[in-house]
Amino acid sequence: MPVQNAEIAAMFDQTADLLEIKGENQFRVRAYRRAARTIEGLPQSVRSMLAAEADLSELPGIGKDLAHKIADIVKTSRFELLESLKKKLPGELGEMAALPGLGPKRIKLLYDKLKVRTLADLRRAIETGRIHKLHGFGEVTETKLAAALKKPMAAKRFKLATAEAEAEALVTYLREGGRVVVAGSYRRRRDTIGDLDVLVTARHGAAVGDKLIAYENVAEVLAHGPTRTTVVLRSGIQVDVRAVPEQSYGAALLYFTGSKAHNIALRAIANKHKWKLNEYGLFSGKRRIAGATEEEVYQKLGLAYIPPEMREDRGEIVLSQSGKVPRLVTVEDIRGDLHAHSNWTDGTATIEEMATAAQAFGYEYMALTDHSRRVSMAHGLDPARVSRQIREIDRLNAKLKGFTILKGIEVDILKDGSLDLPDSTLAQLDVVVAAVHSFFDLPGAAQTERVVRAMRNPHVSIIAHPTGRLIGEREPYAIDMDQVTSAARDLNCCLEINAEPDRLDLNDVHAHMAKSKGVRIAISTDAHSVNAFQYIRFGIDQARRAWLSADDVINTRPLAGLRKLLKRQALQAA
Ligand code: DGT
Ligand code: CA
Ligand code: CA
Repeated sequence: MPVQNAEIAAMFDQTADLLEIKGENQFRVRAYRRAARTIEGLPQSVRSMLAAEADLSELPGIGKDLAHKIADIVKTSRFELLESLKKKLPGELGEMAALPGLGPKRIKLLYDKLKVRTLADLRRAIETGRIHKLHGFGEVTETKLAAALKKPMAAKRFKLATAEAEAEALVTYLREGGRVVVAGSYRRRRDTIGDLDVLVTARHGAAVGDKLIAYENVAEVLAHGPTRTTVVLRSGIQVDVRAVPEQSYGAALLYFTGSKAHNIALRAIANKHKWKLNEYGLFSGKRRIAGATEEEVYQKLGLAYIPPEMREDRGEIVLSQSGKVPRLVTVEDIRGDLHAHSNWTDGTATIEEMATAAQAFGYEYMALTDHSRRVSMAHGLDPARVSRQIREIDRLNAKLKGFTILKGIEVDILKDGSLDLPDSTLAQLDVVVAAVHSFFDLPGAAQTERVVRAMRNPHVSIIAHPTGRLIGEREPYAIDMDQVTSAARDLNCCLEINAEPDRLDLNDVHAHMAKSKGVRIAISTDAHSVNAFQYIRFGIDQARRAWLSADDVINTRPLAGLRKLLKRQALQAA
């Protein structure tokens, strides 16, 4: 069976982990991680690109060597290097990487110092109190590990971007001859997805079920009947396909889109009218009074239409009853990206290539925000290089037509909340994005004060990825987002929704908290390559889940309006 992009990305990620455990060159490790991100984000399958004789080595982060390896993987469904690494590194080192607080570096240490190769070894090492004595481990880590080893493995959830790649391929495959919609948390655009709930219209139901089990990516068929088929795809994602009658389609879509809490709230309204609401329709006695469309059901219940992203029973029903559902922000509202990197630091493209790609994406502006010097792994900029970059941007802006590169920086927030570059440098820039890249383990009060202190510097326009989480990899740091959002309001500083599929940070809840306090939001991709601008849609999804409209988002403004909002110093003086 042909291999999927997500599988290739997973192979590369695992290879990076194992190379790191082995203590291999950091560049090689990072090259595999970067390639994994590139492949994960491709709009089409590598397989079809190869079939069309595309040159994979033109993709960001993929050289000739990796292009060959990918072609090999597509041909053989296996990755030679990964297999040999697995053989050389015995035990369950890969599984250990899934535990909280255990990255490749610590796994290598456990392996080198304590000969820990399996989860059982790890358990024994904890029980005999040997872990916390290792350099780089403490009592806290040991306790966390012990707790994680006791917990049964939580059901795996998938990143929205991963689920999207699977869902789009599947829908394209199933679509011939009928309606096919993915409902559930996927349609609500949650940041992670448990399983895919697919609805098709009944006339095609049995045929679609048959077609599904013949799908090349199916690993296992769990159930196959005339109205419902359940399979597990090779990526591990479970898919439920249900066939529903045409006249119930809207009610079924409403029901299977959820959330469950939203459904329960709707049913309570129906009950007040002595009606019944279920996946077949809205009924008065035996008579179906609505059900063909979602709109019809909402209308009968006295509600304005509620977009799927808002259906979480977080107050949207009351809002809809009073006709106050906001017009949510869309990708089309966005006029530019305010967080992007070039090959001056850890991006893969030149400033000009990034600007050209942003313009081709339909944007009017892009803030170039490379790293500052403290982020040395990324060759962060010192004041002298910032000055050179400013001159380069002036040169490019003189050349570009209908597009502006804003001079920016992603300045590192140091441990005490001071910034990695002097005010005299920051003052020369249009956009200062500030972010934490170190000391993720500070206690909550210190971490919160650190970020608030950064916001007190009036040169800072935006705090980037404010909680630092990496979905499925790193928990948010201990930071009090209620305090951070209040400080952002008081200090008139913006917060970012980072649209990078691994981050989605602010998340929906925090972005809503910010909005409700009147804090303005920037939705940015943190692009490290020309292909990454497209990720903006995932940031928009989370913004919509947070009820944001275009007005709440600064990069929906034309350039002049944006410049005003970025000038905090001027605003505060006024
Ligand atoms: P997930 O898959 O964990 O990311 O989340 P969902 O929301 O997709 O949940 P899932 O797949 O268990 O069910 C899909 C939808 O079906 C859910 O959003 C609402 C509906 N649903 C499932 N179970 C119930 C239930 O017991 N009562 C009601 N009212 N609706 C349910
Ligand atoms: Ca689901
Ligand atoms: Ca489901």
